[in-house]
Amino acid sequence: MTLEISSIIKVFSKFLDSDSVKLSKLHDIKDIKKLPLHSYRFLDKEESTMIKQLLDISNIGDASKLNKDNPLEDIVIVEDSNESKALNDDLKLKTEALKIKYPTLEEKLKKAITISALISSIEEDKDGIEVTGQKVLVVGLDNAGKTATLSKFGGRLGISDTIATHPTKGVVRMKFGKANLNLFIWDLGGQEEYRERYLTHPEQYFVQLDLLIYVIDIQDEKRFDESLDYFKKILDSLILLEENPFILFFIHKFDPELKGDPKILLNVELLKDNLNEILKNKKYGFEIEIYLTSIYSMISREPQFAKYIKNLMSSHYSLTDPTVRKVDGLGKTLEETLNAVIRLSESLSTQLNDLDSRLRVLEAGAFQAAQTGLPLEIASPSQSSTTQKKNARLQVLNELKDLFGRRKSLDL
Ligand SMILES: Nc1nc2c(ncn2[C@@H]2O[C@H](COP(=O)(O)OP(=O)(O)OP(=O)(O)O)[C@@H](O)[C@H]2O)c(=O)[nH]1
Ligand SMILES: [Mg+2]
Repeated sequence: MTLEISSIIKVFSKFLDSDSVKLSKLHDIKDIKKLPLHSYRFLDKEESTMIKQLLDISNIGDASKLNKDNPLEDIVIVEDSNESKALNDDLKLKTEALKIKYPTLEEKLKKAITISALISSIEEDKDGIEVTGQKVLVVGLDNAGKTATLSKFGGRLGISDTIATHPTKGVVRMKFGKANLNLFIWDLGGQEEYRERYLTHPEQYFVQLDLLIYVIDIQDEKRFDESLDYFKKILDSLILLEENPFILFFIHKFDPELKGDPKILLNVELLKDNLNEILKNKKYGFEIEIYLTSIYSMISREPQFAKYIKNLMSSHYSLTDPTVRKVDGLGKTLEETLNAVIRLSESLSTQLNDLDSRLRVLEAGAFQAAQTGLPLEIASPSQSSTTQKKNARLQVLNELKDLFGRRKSLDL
C-alpha cells in the first residue's frame, strides 16, 4: 500500500465504524466505495437500512452519486402520468412523515453523501487532500485582504505589488517545504461564485485542515452580516466533515491610524460579541483566537508613518507608474530606498513603543509616589552622570529625545 493510499484511508477512518470495518482489509479507494452504508459510524443499522430501501442504494460508492442538496427528493418519480402523480403525492407525504419521525435522518444522509463524494473525487483527482503536510486555508469575503495578508506573511511581494493585489480567481494553492514536511496554504478567493462552490462541495476544500484563517474587513461595516454568515456556513461544513482545525480570526484592515477611532473600536467589540454568539451556538468546541491585523502594522506601528506609506502607495507617482519606469532602474532604486527606510523606521518604532511602555510604568510609579506624599526628585540636565543614571525617567526622556531627533532627520 502506498503512503498516499494509507494516508487517505486514515483520513476516512474517523468516519468509519471500527467494529464493522477492518481497516487492514482496505487497500484501495475502490475497497472503501464497496463498503456498506452502515460502515459509517454516524449511521446506525436502522437508518442505513431505511436509506438503502428508500433510495435503492447499497454502498458508499452509490451514495456518492446522490443529490446532496435534497437527497430525499431523489425518490420522487418525475413521469407525467396520473398514476405517477398519485404515487408522487403519496411519496411526498411519506417522506415528510419520515422526516418528522427521524428528524436527523436527512442531515445524516447529507453527511454520508458528502463524505462518499469525497471518496469518489479523490479517486478521480487527489486535489482535496494534502496527505504529506499541514494544510492552512485562508478564507473570507472578496476584498477582505486575504491575499495581501498572505503576501505580508510570506514576504513574497514588495510594496508595489501590494497595491496591485487582484481579486483571487478560485483557489490559489501554495506549497512550502519539502518531502514530508510540507506546508500547504490555500488562498480561497472570496467572490460569491467561488464561495458558493466551496460551500456546496466542502469535501473538496475543508478536509484534513490544520489551520483556518478567517479574514474580515473591519472597515466594511455594511458587509459584517454577510461575512459572519459565510463564517457560520464554513463552521457548519467543518462540523459536517468532523474537522476541528485551529481557527485564527483576523479582524483585518485595523490600520494603525484607526486604533483610537471610537466607531472602529465599537465595531471590533460588536464583531467579537457576534463571534462568541456564533461559537456558543455551534457547541463544537472550536479553538479560536482573534487578532486585530493590518498589512500596515508590519510596516510601522506608528500611525503617521503608515499614513505616509499609504499616501505614497495611492499617489499617482506610484512605483509602477510608467513615467517612473522610463528612467531605467529608478523604480527599483526607489523601492529599495523605501524598504531601507521602512526597516529603519520599524526598529525606531519598536524602540519608541518600548520606551513608551517604560515611561508609563515610571509614570504610574510617580503617581503612586505622589499619592503617598513622598517628594518626587526632578533631575536637571546639569546633574552629574551618576545621579542621572539613578533618575530613570530622565534617562528614558533623553533616549526619547534622541529618537525623535533621528526620526526628524528622516523627515517622516
Ligand atoms: N487599508 C487596508 N487595506 C488593505 C489591508 N489589507 C489589504 N488591503 C487592501 O484591500 C484590497 C483587497 O485585498 P486582497 O488581499 O486582494 O483581498 P482578498 O481578500 O484576497 O480578495 P479576493 O481575492 O477577491 O477574495 C487591496 O486593495 C489591498 O491593498 C489592510 O490591512 N488595510
Ligand atoms: Mg485574494
